[in-house]
Amino acid sequence: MQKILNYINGQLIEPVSKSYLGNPDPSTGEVYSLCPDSDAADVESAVAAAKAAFNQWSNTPSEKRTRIMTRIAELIESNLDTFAKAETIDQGKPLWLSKNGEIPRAVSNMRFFGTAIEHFASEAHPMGDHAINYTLRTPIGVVGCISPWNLPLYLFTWKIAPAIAAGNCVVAKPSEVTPMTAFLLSEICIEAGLPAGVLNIVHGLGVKVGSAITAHPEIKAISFTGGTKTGEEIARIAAPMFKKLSLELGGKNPNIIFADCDFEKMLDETVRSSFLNQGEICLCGSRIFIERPLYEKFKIAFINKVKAELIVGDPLDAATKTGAIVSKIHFEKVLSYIELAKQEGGNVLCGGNAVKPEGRCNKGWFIEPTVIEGLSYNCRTNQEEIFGPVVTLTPFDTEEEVLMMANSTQYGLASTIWTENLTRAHRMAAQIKAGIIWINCWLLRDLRTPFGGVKSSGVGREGGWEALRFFTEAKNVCIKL
Ligand code: TXE
Repeated sequence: MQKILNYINGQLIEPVSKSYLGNPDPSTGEVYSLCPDSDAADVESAVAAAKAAFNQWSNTPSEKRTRIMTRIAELIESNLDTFAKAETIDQGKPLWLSKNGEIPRAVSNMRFFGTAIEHFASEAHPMGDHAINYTLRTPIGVVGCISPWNLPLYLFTWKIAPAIAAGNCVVAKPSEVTPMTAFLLSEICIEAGLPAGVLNIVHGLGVKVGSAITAHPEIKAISFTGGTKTGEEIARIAAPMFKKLSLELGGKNPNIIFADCDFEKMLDETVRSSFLNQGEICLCGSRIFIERPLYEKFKIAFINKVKAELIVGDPLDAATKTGAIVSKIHFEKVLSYIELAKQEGGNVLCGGNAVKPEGRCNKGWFIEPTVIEGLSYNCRTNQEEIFGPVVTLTPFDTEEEVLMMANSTQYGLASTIWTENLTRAHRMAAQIKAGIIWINCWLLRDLRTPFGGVKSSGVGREGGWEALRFFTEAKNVCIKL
C-alpha cells in the first residue's frame, strides 16, 4: 500500500504520530493508499522550516525564483500522464479531464505566477517639487494554504504558486480526501531544486492540521478554498489574530438563458457547466433559469443530450463523461439532496439514482446526472450548495423576476448569461450579485483576472496581481525633497 509522506524542510518524512488515514479510490470504494494523519507537531516542524528558509528565499532574485518555478512547471508537464492518472484515481474525475484540464492548469499556475513575479512592480507618487512617495511590496513571511478535494492539484498550485513567487514560505495542507498529486508535486519540487523549507506540505485532517495552521501565531496569512462552513470556522480563529484572509467558498450559481440566445452553443456549454467534474466545481451553474418561451424546447433538448452523452462509468475509460463522486460522505450528501428535492415537490426529469458500473467500479460511488424541475426558487434544493451532478430548471418571464431569483441565495460566486442582446447582457451583469459573470460562455479563464465571490462565497480575490498583492504587504515611504 503506497504511503504518502509529508514534505517538510525539503525532506519526505512520516508524520510524528506515525499514524495514517486510509485513502480510498472513489471508483472502487477501496483504500488504495495511506495519507499521513499529521497533527500540530508536524505543523510546528513545518513552520520552523519555513521560518528558517524565509530570509534567503525572500532575498532570492526574482529571476531565480522564476527559473525554479518554471522548472517545476516543466517537470509536471513532462510527467503529465502520471499526474493525470493519479488525480483520476484519487478524485474520481474522468482521465481525459485530468489530462486536458486539471493537470495542465496546475502547470499554467506555476508558470503564470513564476513569470508574473518578474513584472510585479509598485508605484511612486510625487508630491510636486517637495516630496515623493514610493510603495514597497514585500513578502509577508510564513503563510498557510489550505485546499479542497474537487480540483486538487489545480487549486493547490493556484494558492502556493503566487505565495512562493512573491517570496513567502508556505505551510500547505491539501485535502485529506485527495492527497496524492500534492505528494507527487513535493517530489518534483525536490527535483527542481526548490530550497528546503520554501514549501512544506503537511497532510491530514482539517480539524487537526488545518486548524493548527489557522491558529499558528507565526503563520500570518491564510488562503483557503472549501466549504462556507469551514470558511466561517477559519475566520473565527484567524480574524482575532489579525491574519490576512483569502476565503474562496461555496457557490449556487445561476445560469440564465434568454429565448434569443444562440441555442446550439448554449446547449453544448450548459451541459458542460452543469455536470463537468461530476458537478463538483464551485463555478458550476446548478440553477438553470430559462425564459418561458424557450422552456419546453430547452428542456427536451437538454434532457436528450444529457442522457445521450453523459456516460457514467470507470473514470479510466476514455468513453466515460461522468466519473465517481469523490467520497462516500459526499456521495450520500448528494443523494440526500435528490431525496429532498422530491420531498419539496420536484419532478426528476432524468437521473436521480446511484449507479453501479459493471466490473472493477461496481462498488464505487457514482450518481447519474440529474435534472429536476417544478421547484420553487426559494426551496432548500435551490438555496443550498449540493456540489454534485444535480441541476434544477426554473422558467422566468421578466428580467426583474430572474434577477430576484438569481440573487436570492446566500451565495454570490459566479453566473452565466445567454443572450444575443448585449445591452441586456451588460445590464444583467451589472445587477447580478456575483464575483464572476460569463456571457455566452462558461469557465473561460484568464489567470490575470480577479477571481472570487461575494456574500457567503468568500472574501478577497485570487488571480493575477490580486494574488501577488494578497501575499505581500504594502509599505508607503514618503521622502521630503
Ligand atoms: O470542504 P472543507 P469539504 C463545498 C461543497 C462541499 C463542502 C464541504 O459543498 O460539500 O464545501 O466540502 C480543510 N480548519 N466545497 O468537506 O471541509 C479540509 O481538510 C482548517 C466547495 O471537502 O471545507 C480541506 O483541506 N481547515 C469548494 C479543506 O479545508 C479545515 C470545494 C476543504 O475542506 C477545517 C470543495 C478546519 N476546521 C468543497 N476543516 C469550492 N469552493 O470549490 C476542514 N478543513
